[in-house]
Amino acid sequence: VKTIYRKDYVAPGYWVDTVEMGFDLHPQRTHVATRLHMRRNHDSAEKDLILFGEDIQLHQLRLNGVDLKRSAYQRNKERLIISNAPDTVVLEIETSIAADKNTTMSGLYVSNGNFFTQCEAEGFRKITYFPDRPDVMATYTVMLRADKKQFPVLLSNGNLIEQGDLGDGRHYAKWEDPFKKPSYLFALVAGKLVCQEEKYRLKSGRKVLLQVWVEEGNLDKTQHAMDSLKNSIRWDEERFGLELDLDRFMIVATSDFNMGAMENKGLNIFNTKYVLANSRTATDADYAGIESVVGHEYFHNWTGNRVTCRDWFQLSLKEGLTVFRDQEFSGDLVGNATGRAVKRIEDVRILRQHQFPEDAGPMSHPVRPDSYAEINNFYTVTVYEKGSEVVRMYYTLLGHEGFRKGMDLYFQRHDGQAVTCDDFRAAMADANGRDLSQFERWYSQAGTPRVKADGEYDAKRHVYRLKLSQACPATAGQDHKLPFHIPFAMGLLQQDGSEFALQLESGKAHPQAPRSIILELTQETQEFEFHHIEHEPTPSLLRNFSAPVILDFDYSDAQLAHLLAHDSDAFCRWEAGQRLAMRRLLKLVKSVQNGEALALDDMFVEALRKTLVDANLDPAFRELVMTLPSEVMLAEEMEIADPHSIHQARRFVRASLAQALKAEFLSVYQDHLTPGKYKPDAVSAGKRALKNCALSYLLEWSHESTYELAYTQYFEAENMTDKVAALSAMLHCSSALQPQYQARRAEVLQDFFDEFQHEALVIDKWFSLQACAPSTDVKQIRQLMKHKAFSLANPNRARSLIFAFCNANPAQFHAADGSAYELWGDAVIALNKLNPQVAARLARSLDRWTKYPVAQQEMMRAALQRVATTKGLSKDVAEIVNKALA
Ligand code: HT7
Ligand code: ZN
Repeated sequence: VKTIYRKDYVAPGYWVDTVEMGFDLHPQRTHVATRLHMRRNHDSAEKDLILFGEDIQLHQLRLNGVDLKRSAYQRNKERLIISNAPDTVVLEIETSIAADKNTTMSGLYVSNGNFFTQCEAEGFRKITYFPDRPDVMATYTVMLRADKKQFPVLLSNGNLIEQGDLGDGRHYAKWEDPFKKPSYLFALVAGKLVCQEEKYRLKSGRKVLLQVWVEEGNLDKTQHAMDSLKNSIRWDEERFGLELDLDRFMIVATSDFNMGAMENKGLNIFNTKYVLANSRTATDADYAGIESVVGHEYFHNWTGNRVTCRDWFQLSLKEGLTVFRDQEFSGDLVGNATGRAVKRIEDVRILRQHQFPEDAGPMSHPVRPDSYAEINNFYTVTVYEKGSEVVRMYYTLLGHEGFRKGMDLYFQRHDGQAVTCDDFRAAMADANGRDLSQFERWYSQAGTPRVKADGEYDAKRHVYRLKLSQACPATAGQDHKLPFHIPFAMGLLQQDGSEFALQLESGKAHPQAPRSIILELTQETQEFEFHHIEHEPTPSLLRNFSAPVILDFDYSDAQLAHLLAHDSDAFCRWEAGQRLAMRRLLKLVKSVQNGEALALDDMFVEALRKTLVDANLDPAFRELVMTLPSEVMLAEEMEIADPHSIHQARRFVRASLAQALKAEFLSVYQDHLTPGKYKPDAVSAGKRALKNCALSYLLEWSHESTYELAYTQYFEAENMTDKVAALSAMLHCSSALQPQYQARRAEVLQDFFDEFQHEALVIDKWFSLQACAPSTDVKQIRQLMKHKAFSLANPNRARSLIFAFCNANPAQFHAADGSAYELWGDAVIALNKLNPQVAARLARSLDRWTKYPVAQQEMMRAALQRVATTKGLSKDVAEIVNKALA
């Protein structure tokens, strides 16, 4: 498989100024006529005119009005090269595509009888020959022609400038996008769709048309997406002074989509999962997901579309920045400090659960990768979530105003351009008169840095000395790392839980000094002295998770309990609880392995009890504290992961807490019922989260009455959040398999299926719940794969069953006989033929295979090798398995 390197970037030999396209849409054979106005780029070392094309039929090629003979150009499976072309070129290309046979969901494809496109990253080349690279920006005019009955709606980017009848049952629509864009932002949609629409008034007074398009029957599920879109428009105006530049903005939902959504200019295409919601079918998490993805795609209009990436190595320029913007958007929408903190903790959890393992595994890569074989494999948690943390560090270092100045300068300098991560960093530095050269290492060095903190209290001098040291483990191709520029937020807690004033210089005491500060760690080791510290403090470190690092500090249990009870920084408060839990869980795993008796100490139970019943704390925050570190996180903490012992240890802690706190859980459950009309806002969702957390604990305490509670909640629930929570508790609790509950379990599962069989997104939940249940083994997964509602070809369905099992049910996935690895291999191989992008995602479930005991490793290696040697392997899957085996 050929590797592409960042260092080999060469500017394109030709620019494209305008693109005119005509589509004759037929599912079996769509005819595409393209006219490109091109001009030589005299600054480029590339002298040829290079076009990319894949899986398309070429019918005609005309250069400046003259048909090009076959000998006038070179063509292989990927490229078409014209040498010695003149400086100014009008190129006319005729191609055709079998969209109905396209199962890859990249390029032009058919879903449920409707046409959709997906052009990021390199899908446009499956539609026509084109210099399909993000630094070639052009304006597009697009004519769509199709059968009027079958495809009554014809959409593309920009503004509708003409439409009409063609006779013989066909009609047309002509669209013009006035903004220059790269080809990956091209889109068309054609089919039987209906929309919710609204005229919306921008701050400037200009009116815009907003539309959410869905299949018929789904108009009762579009309101939240529309509300989220309006909130996004307002937020970007207020927070960043960025206005919607088009007169029309459309969102279209499809149930066949490889990712979450796509930010095509003026015509965002979404996975139905991130559009459709009503209280009957969607959970609080679904509502929150819709808000953040609608926001994310909308924010791309400026960070991604108006200013785009020079090449795909710069992907985090748009993705890291846009994730940061959507995280801030959701945090701001909650509207209070605790709500913001809850959102921050949730985001950090995702980073630790997914990105930290990626950074420690065979796919570890810098936020700005240096090479790739298949760019689709680099839409990763590192590029997105760690990329967002990198942007957040500018925000932390420069402050609210400073960051805004940097953003303003970035748009002032680069509107309409395709640029690099260095350009963004330069804008941040220049707007603030700061030297951010060392900050570049966050883009170029892979791996998760570790920061070791050591504190020493000098009771005589009333000085607290904090020593910070950083180190970053070696990663593929990067043996030695240089120190990072790390913003390190911290505070010092007094015995009564209040905070000391933080004074780094000696001399007179300044009681007005700040209680929370940001230290800048730029060397391998640095020391900081805090003066006028009257007694030994409890350090509150890495507040708000101010940098994507692992913090090592030798906290005592008492210090952690103190932080959990008092820290004003909600992140550190939550973190203290997680550390207490992690410490115990890891010890218990050892006890399970050694066949020792298990026990949980009162101190821990008491610390959690206090949080659980503290009515002054936000319910959403209490739920986060009561949620133990996941099995995946525990595995990452171990030298050799042991999923079965981890599962037992975690189960034991949950059952012990349930036993010790059953009265508290019961009253929390009863106090947080949210009767009345369902509202998805953060406060109501937080109450439901705490209530359902209590319910899940109550079911760990194996007793008829608690099982009954879940059973009743299931049947009485008036919203999907409560229904799914009850079902989940019944399937996932330790008593789930006891014979007396078997019938009820089967009954609710059947009831759920019967009620929602026509709601695809709910049936995805039905598969997922079973896939993640601790009692579901490989055999049952194979059975579920034969279910009439299962289809491997639909990415959402494949994710709901197979991905969920392989990634979120570690104790069963790592069954001792290796049978689940075989299932994984079968599914990757089958998906490879249908949809290489999705296959490659699944292939990553074995990334951490070297972390397991030798016997398991051998079986995983064999499974990886079976896939690696499969005939006709896509470069997507080949890159993943070859890296895993390297
Ligand atoms: N920018 C979008 C990326 C995307 C994508 C990439 C590869 C293959 C299919 C895809 N669908 C969407 C999504 C986003 O980050 O907003
Ligand atoms: Zn994005």
